[in-house]
Amino acid sequence: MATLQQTQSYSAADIQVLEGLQAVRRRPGMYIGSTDIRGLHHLVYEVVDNSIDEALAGACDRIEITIHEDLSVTVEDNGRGIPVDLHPQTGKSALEVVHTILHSGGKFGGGGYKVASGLHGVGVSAVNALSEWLEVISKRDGRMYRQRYERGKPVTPVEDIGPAEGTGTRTTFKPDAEIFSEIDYRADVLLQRFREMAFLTRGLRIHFTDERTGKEQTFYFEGGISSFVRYLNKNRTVLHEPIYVEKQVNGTLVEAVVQYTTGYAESVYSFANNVNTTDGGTHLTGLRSAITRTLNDYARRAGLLKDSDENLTGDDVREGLTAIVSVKLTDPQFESQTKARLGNPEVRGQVEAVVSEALATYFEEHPREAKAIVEKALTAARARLAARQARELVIRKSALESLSLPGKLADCSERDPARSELYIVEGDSAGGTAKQGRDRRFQAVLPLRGKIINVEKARMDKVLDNEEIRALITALGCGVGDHFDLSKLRYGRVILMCDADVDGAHIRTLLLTFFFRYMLGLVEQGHLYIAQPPLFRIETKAKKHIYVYDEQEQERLLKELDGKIVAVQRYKGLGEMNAEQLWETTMNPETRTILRVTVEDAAAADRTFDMLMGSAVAPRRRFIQTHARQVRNLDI
Ligand code: 0RA
Repeated sequence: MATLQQTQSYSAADIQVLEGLQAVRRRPGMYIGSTDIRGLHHLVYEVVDNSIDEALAGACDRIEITIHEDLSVTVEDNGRGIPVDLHPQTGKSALEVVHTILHSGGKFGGGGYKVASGLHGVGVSAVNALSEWLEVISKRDGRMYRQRYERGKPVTPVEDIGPAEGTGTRTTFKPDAEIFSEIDYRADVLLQRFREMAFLTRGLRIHFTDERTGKEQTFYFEGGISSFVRYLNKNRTVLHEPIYVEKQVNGTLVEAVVQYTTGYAESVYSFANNVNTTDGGTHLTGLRSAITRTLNDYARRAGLLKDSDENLTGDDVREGLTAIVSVKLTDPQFESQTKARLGNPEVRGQVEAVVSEALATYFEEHPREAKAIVEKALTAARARLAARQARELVIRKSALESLSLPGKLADCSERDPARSELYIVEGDSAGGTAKQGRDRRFQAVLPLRGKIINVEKARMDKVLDNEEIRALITALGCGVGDHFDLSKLRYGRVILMCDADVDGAHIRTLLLTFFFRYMLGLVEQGHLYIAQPPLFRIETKAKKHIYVYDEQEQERLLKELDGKIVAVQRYKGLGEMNAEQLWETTMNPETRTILRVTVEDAAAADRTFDMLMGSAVAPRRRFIQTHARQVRNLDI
């Protein structure tokens, strides 16, 4: 067999290489974030991103991802194949260099837009370092080349293993069990991202096979992000067909799509080089100003806004808006702590110009649709004014009410906020148990009746009118909105305790949204928490009771204790525990876990809220259940 590697001797460069990959193995978290399931998924994304880059370069239109039964993963594309020619400085093939030298991937690509420069971008060498083994095959120039590595070290030279049809790259890797706490991919999580990638790369076909379950799925969207918007709106009533534009300006490829629905929710997503910029940035700002400006211009010219009327605000034009902006540029600057915000200043004007022109043209050519959109925004403007008045009234009223505490509050004897806690409990029966179970010296309990979830389709400002929420505002003592004063907060820890079911998750989203919009300071200063009641209780033959807090732990224990178990009880609601059990598992500071809510968590709930209120029942249920699982994984 021919080999491309010229020397087997151990050079200084070799040693440096190994040290680089050793560093990845010593501190994997620094490179892939964590060694739990998220880190594991990160490996898959990293390899897939390289193929996506090939697709963005227009050199590949097919990617196949397979999870094998032995938990290795294969990613195969029909791109140009990774070059195998010798790298002048190291005397090694390019293929080996990208797999063994950190951050070397980008240096060979040359030009093109790169996904990898976004959130991931540690390179396939990091994946290699964290894999028990990795095998890559590159098909180029009619030949097939292969190299194998173990824990990052080459164990074969780059070998020519025979003729090839076509070109492409196939990588198979097995994550190292010495590094990852558990090797258990979640197909639904991976699929979500592959779907997004297929939406964002028009014409790309992504095929996923999970050999553990036999499930297969293909994503291919001829309409690109227009298909994305249709997908987001599939359970909503729309006012018109998606308005789509794609245009290249000074090296930036701008793609945007806008579609209004009859609902209230705003679903706007922004991407830069296929990275979901959850903190927005200049491209999102450009999109928003284009929409606001063009709608106002049109409304004035069509006489729908009178000279004496105020302009429509950004909030008005975003009600019922579903939109996506996706830009591709050679040098994206990602800012903010999470690197999820696009910073390039020139992009704002580029997006604004492209989108404004497309919208203006659409409005001219579709006056009926344009009028429907403007009228929707005008209704939002009127509702906004009415809501503001109603809200101010409620806020003033609750300021007065705060003089007397609500009747259903079981207060604690401690008066120092730094040493006291308020448990907000869903339902009267669980509220009763919590009142019995608590330590009344420092723990107060406020039961909220399940009724508050019946605010479906309501807007958040109606929630302020709700009796239960008013009791909550009064109990906390710190006021809301413009009257918020953290120094008046009566409890240092405010703990939400909801059932581990769909309704519980719903209530939690509503409360988090409420805190996010009206008591942000309380969240920012870390006063808000989520209680973690157990999901199961296992009773063993030895008469031991074990409380289990998540599904994975449950599975592990069932295996470990096989044959020693007498009973397994699943707790669906807090009401199924007696006072003593509730104290021991969920309220006793010595034994409980509580999760501190971050501003990001509350903001995510806020985004979820509109979706929950707006969309049809079936997808809503599914969403809440997925979301409920994620809340368990909140970081403290
Ligand atoms: C370097 C240069 C070229 C392609 C690639 C790397 C490449 C990398 C990966 C990773 C996964 N799939 C890939 N496909 C291609 C360009 C080579 C040329 O110009 O022919």
